Amino acid sequence: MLTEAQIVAYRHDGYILVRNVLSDETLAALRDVTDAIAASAAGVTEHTEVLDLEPSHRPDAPRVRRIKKPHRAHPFYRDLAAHAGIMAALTPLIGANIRLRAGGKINMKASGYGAPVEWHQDWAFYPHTNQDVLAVGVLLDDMNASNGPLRVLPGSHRGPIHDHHSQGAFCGAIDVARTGLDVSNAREVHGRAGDITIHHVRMVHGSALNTSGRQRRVLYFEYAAADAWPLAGVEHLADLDEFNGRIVHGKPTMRPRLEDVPVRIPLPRAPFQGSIYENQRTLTRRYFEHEAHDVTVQRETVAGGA
Ligand SMILES: O=C(O)CCC(=O)C(=O)O
Repeated sequence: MLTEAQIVAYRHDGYILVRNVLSDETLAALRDVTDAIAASAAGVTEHTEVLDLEPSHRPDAPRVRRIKKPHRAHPFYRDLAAHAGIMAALTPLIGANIRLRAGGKINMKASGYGAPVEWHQDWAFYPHTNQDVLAVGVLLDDMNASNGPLRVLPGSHRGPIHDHHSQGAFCGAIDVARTGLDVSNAREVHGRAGDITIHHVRMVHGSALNTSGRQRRVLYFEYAAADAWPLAGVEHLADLDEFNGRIVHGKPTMRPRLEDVPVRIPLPRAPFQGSIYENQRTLTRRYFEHEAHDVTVQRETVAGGA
């Protein structure tokens, strides 16, 4: 359960860290499943439905940047998405009826080259009818100043939705220099393996290249209140059973709740699809240092992830 102080901090700052949510056994199982999926990148030549690869990946020297949509990659993650400790933390924040979003990911942030994520707001990728939407980061490793921790701009979830476009299309990143966004007050979120972070869907956040000798894997589950329905086709709703099948707590509803919230539509679609890393390739001025690389091009048809 969250303390009153944590609930107040989430509302005010837009993020919190919750300690020791996973047991040692669950954390060990999470690492085992994740290691096995990452190992499947050996011999792979390009991004797949599950694996997003670092630009420097080679089939004989595999480098996984992200495991995409973990809840579809292995039943362990689908079960973990409904973990009682996570549900207990989310209920005071977005209510008791909770849907897992179709996206989600494990950002692998490998030691030495794990990719940065440019500043962005998840809401720019997936606006909903109301903003009871958030992301939970399950820490597979200790996360501190050295290994590319999540960085957040406290209070930015109460501010504007920033421009995430570049060169006439969505790019899933904020050009800090052009927009004048002040990131000097950004905070690093530090925690231990088994802790979770929770950040509001409008929170500005990002993270740097991991140049340390320690990996920093974070599993992000994205959740919405059941009455927050996705806008602008950011999720395909043709299959209502699948949509409602992602209710992880409480009940679904056919009555979306509409809130007066600022929205920018993530269209035209980013020229590079498949992951936020690909989307952000068309950001003109990058904020974070990136690994030097030859890039590979991937185009996909499914939108709506962050
Ligand atoms: O892993 C991180 O540090 C940031 C992740 C993130 O914001 C994203 O992948 O959308």
